[in-house]
Amino acid sequence: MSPRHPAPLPAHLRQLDRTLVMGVVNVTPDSFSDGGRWFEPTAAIEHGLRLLEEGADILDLGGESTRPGAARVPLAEERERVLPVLRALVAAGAVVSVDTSRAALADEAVQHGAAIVNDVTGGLGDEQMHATVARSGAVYVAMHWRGPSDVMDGLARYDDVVAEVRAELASRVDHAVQAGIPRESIVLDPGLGFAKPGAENWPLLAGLDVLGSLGLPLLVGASRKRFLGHLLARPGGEPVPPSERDGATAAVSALAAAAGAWCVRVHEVRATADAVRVAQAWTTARSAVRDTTGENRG
Ligand code: PMM
Repeated sequence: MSPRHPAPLPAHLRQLDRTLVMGVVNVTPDSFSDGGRWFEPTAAIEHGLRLLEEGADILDLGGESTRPGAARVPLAEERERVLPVLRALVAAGAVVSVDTSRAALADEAVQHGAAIVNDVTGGLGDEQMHATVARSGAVYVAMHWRGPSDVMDGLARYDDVVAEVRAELASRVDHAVQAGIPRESIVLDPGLGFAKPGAENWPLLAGLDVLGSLGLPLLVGASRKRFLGHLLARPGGEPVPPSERDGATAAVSALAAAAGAWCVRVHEVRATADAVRVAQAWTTARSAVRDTTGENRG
């Protein structure tokens, strides 16, 4: 299945017939997997440029940690962290996504060249967000979210996680479209790990086609998350640390790409850049085999 690209995406990316790779640049002192490593602007810029060399199609730039339990940073500080790095990466030719739930920063970031607004709250974190993105003309990523990082684990109650996430995302799409964001500019994200601390993440990954039935491109952010640490737990049951979750992350990238995800968001780009190409070759060959056997004709 080829991913459909959102309409305002730059043309050189829209031409690609594979899942895109979004490399994470966290300009934060406290993100769960790489906090502090790229906190200085120069280090963040160098890191972003390295991710591009390694095969990132998009850089996702964030100045506020969303790890479980994290407290908010003031807008002024988020701005100071993000904007200098954004300007440098845009000047270097990168397609940049700004990872923020604040409309004011989203607006400024797009004015400085960000092509995508990645909102982990799907608009629930700032009532101005949807109208602001509508005016900006950017691609909008609406992630499934039930509440802030300091309380989200307590909101992880589901009878049917796939159906509920689908319904809650559909309602965010309605809100975004009413605020003026064109439907073809919207990308949806199941929000792995957000109000989903454990086993709820697997049905969401396995049910990507159910979320895809909303007719919008999907972004998947599994990279180094807790549920992978638990999956790979050591014999005593202790989860492996984030630094040892990249192999599992790349495996998820391949599966998500084979399931038709538009983009995968990862910290370690090289393995995922390979994984999405493997998935592309696999799905192309499978389609050819099915043509030969007549299966594609139903
Ligand atoms: N996860 C994190 C941050 N931003 N954005 C989207 N769209 N999807 C995600 O799954 C997502 C995100 C948390 O990971 P990080 O702290 O390592 O950036």
